[in-house]
Amino acid sequence: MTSMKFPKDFLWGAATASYQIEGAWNEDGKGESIWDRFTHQPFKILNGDNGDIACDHYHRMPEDVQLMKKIGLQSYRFSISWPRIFPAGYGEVNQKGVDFYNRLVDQLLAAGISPNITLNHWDLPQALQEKGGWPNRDTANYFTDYSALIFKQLGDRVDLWSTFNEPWVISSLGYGDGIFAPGISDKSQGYQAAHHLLLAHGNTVKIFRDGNYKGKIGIVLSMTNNRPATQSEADIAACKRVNQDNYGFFLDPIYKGAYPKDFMEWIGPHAPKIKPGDLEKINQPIDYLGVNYYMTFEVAFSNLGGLLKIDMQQKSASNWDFTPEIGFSINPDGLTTLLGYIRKEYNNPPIYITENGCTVEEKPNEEGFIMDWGRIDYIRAHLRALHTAIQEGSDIRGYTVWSLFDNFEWTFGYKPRFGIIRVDYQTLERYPKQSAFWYQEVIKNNGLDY
Ligand code: GCO
Repeated sequence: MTSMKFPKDFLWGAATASYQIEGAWNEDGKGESIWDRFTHQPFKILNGDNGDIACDHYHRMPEDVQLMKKIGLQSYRFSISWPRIFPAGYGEVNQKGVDFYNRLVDQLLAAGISPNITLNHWDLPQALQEKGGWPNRDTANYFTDYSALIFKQLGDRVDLWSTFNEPWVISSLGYGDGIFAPGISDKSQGYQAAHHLLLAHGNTVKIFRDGNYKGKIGIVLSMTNNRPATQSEADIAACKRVNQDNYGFFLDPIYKGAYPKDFMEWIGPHAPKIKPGDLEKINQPIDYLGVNYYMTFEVAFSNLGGLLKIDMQQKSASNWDFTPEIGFSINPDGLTTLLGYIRKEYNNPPIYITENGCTVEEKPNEEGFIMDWGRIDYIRAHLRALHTAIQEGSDIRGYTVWSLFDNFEWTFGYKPRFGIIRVDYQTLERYPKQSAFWYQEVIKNNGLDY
């Protein structure tokens, strides 16, 4: 008997991203991306790792789709590499790149798996970075042209689209703090990048509507659950600033047509330049919000805490540790809290959990098999938290595990392993872990015992 059932038509999937799995970084006409450039510089990535080969998915795609089918995935969330389609960011199309994604979509459909496409998961063409990257307003137009081409090519066969994965990570970590590609550390460029990402998002949604494509379109945000360290006014206000920076800055313009006013005042001269009509363009109805949930923070006011004057500490729930190799806090109930916040703040929008997952201590046996019970415990607890949110009234349409495979984990390189399928980076062989078989049962039953 299954005690925890999910709604009818609930969509179960797993996710990846182009730069993290494809490899073939300079093959078949692909252009350089900012992540190629960034990882090829010394000291940016743990162990000097890069995505040149990654999981070699570009060459092993048919085998990978068959694995997804065996696991019983209903949906596969992946991203398209913009420089594989437009090596220079715009202009001439690289047909071999288009062909790759055409084959991928066809093979997914033949396997009974619904494609869920993210138009950009951070890998901006380097050629556009040379022109200023996201802080340059033109990039938003190039993105819209790129999206238009993809819709024309694939729009007849795809059910779910998202414009961007985690625009906050692009703008804040890529341009504001410089710890991610393109490695620029300038708060003004960060917020300007965020505004242009939103503009690109809005314009893309509009051309999607104008084209009458069959699928649904939304945006995917990284959303941590944040709570004030104490009930002091200063800590409560600091926590609010983190929420505004991390999600209000994106969701307020999208859902409410305005940036959070007090936040814009706080960042003062770093606030982006906005042209008349921009907010109307951003404020397009979207079909769903994609939520990537991993962790919970406690936020305190700190005079030394940078522009936002914050001090953030990861907080695991009392019965959970931190994840190994990458040190994420674990707090399943934080997901329920976060979803409650979105429900109230944004009028209960339809939501897909587009990412959730963890690293665990894992050691393959001689056959390459891994009993990753810790990952199963983690996902089970988060599914329970999700189920609670549904009972509380949140409109949750699906759940997506991060990740289908072990893959290139950005500045942490290949050390943290997030997959339900192990990748042996020497041989590039794939080995489904115990969690893959467990997830197969969850999907089959549209739920689980708890
Ligand atoms: C993100 C990305 C993924 C990561 C995952 C694990 O949220 O950072 O969407 O690319 O790999 O989140 O950190």
